[in-house]
Amino acid sequence: FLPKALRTLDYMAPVRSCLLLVVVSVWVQQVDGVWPLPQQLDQSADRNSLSPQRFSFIYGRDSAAQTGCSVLDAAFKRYFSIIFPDFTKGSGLLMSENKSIRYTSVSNSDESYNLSVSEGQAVLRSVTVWGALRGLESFSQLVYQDDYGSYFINKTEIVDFPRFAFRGLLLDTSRHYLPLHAILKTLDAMAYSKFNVFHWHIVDDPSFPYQSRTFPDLSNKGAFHPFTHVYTQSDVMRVIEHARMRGIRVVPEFDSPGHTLSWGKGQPNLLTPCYKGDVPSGSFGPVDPTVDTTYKFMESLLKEVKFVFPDSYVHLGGDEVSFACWQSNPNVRTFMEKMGFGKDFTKLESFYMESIMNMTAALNRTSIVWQDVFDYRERIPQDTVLEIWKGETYQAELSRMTQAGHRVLLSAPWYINHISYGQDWRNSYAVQPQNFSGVWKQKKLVIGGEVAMWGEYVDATNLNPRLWPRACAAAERLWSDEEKTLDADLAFPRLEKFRCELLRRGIQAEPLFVGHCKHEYD
Ligand code: CP6
Repeated sequence: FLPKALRTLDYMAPVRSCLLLVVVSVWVQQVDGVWPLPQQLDQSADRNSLSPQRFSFIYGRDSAAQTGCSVLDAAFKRYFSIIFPDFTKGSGLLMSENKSIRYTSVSNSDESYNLSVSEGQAVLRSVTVWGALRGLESFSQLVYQDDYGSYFINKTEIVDFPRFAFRGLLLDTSRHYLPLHAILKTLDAMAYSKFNVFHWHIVDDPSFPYQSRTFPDLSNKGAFHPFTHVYTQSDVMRVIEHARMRGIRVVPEFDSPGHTLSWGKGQPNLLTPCYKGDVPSGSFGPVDPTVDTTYKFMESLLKEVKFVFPDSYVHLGGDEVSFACWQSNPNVRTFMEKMGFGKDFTKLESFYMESIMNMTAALNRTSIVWQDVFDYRERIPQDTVLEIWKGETYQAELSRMTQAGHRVLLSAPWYINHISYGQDWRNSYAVQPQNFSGVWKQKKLVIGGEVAMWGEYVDATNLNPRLWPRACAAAERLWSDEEKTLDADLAFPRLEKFRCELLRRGIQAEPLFVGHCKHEYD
């Protein structure tokens, strides 16, 4: 880390090199940091050297978690090779008391942790294994190397917990198929930024890559290719397990009644036939909400989803339903009359969504739906989580939804599939999710947010550079204290350092601006 100008003075008088050391340590101090910023971070200039040969992670004697805890055993291995990429664990030196990080866990579902790094050892305390994972990540970001390759960590005290419980990232695997390795790598990078939800927008109009056990024709006929462009049951299990090991939950989205064109290929009579005058035009619209078979199908599909995806949330979509096809279809019009909906097709969509939200509740799962569902009907099951995606009006929407007592997720300001020239991460960073008119009780209903990577123009070739480090801005907004992270200029050098760290870990994160990293991507 020696700046070039200082390095050329190195051979000069001893007095001056002493002075240099001070300057250098201050300089190192400045660029040091953790992303996202911990709630409390006290670092001293005292540095301890770390020897890879003598370093080990061990469970504290009084820790509830001990060897055999699969999540932490695996995390210890991962973080050892992240911190010391040039070393594999020496077998004979496993339990040296010195230079070790000890982990103590008490008991179940928060992500807080305390980390105390002192001479010879660091102690990590958390209530859950998930908190321990967050603490290990912070610990790994504190370690640095000097120009000779020696490892150091400064004396540090961290008290940390997330500002929001739900910190998600959406990947869209329907517009383009993302190979399994691309999803797994994204999960790795998510954990580096302390994201904790993978929102898998797995199917949509263009393709149905989810290989269903109950309805194999959905992917046989609706995927881009029935064998190469599908997620098998074992692929899905690998994603869920990879995520779990990193403290990330997987929330699947089966978006309906709109965005379902690909479903129609393998499930006849599911979609509404559109009409031209008195005859079917041959094209199809949203799911047909007027027939029993639709609800039987959705119930079977949701039962399977419950079986395959263990998370308590299921995303049901409900966005962007085009009413033109429904309107063209005489059966739908008759149904509207019979139900007393008049000409108001939002009532028809609400009728459909209400029915599948009730199915979901009966399966003991909590629904998440896009904001459209609320916009059409304000009375929906109280525990339904609403997700805001429309850009212009999100503050007013936050007010209304929380006024109605709903928990809310914010995605509107974080569409990172949209790109522009320059440092657009600053816009993501400036978002204030609780800055809307409402009382404290309403503000607390904002449970978090999601970065969305819609896939029209994204596949495995450009996913990583488009995601990273731009998603990191939202990650910090969702984790860290707002007051301590108001200034993007202050965050910039820390984000640059973190971006270099992502490169070192093999993530193709794009540059933020002019500059270089010690370890460039190769
Ligand atoms: N696909 C689906 C999309 C979008 C939505 N749903 C979308 C549309 C416009 C914008 C962002 C996202 N591509 N299924 C809306 C949630 Cl700006």
